Amino acid sequence: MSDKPGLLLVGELPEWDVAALEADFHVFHYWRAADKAAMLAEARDSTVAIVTKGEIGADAALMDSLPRTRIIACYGVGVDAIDLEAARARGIPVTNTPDVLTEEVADFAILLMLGAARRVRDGDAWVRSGNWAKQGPMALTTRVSGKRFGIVGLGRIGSAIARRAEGFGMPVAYSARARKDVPYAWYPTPAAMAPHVDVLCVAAAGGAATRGLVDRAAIEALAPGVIFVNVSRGTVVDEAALLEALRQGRIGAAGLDVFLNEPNIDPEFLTFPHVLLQPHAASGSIETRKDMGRLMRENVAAAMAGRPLPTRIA
Ligand code: 8YV
Repeated sequence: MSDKPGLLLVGELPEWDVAALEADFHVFHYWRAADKAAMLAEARDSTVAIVTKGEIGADAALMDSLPRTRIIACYGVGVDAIDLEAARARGIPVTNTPDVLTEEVADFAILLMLGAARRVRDGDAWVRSGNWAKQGPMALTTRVSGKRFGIVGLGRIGSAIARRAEGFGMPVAYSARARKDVPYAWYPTPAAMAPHVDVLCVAAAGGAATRGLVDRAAIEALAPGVIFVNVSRGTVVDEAALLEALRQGRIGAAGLDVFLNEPNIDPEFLTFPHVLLQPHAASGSIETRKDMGRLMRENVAAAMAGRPLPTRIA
């Protein structure tokens, strides 16, 4: 048995983070353990840190399995999948990786908007299949520049997306509980904003407070032909209503990075040619993931040294 303290790695991380963690910890690779209960039993007495990911989180049972845990460090900004109440009750601080991924996720939201509107998948397939040479130009697509852009959630990521939309000459509206000091049109709910935008982009943080925020009423109120983008969490959208609108052709195109039940998403999404699908990859550039890993590890190191945690969220 290693004399290093134990660290439970809940989800897979890039090898550079694993190598850095292994320098200081005995890392239990929970995500690849065939017998998870056996691993927790083995890790119980030595483990002082849990490292998890935004989309996986950590529940109360996991915390109870590792009673010496001094930090839950999330590799990701969203901590909606972590039971924060349970962590608080057990005195375990929780950290995340804000800011370092903001611009990356905003870039990706724009990519999804443009890729969906301009049918970039179809264009690529048109070239690869030889249809370009055989049949001539592909079908025409939809303009983005200058159209009305609506953002659900004007936090750090939502604001970065809105700034980019401004660069496309798009008048920006946002839905948020409270009006903010910004030169954008405010709506109190996604449903109120929906009829007034040509692109609706979901960027609100996940969690109980935003579950189903983009509800059936919002989806039914969308302008026909709208471009729908989601880079936040599947839980923020009424997915059944979204699927219905896609099925009925009420949505012009969609760019989706997040879903319910990732990675085993509703297979109906795969049937829509006008939906651009991505595997929860918005923050997934090497540069940003390196920054996220570094910040996650700084939090772990601070917890071990008894220093203030750089980005404590709870
Ligand atoms: C990551 C995320 O994909 O930051 C978040 O909340 O969901 C993403 O940036 C994830 O945490 C890394 O797996």
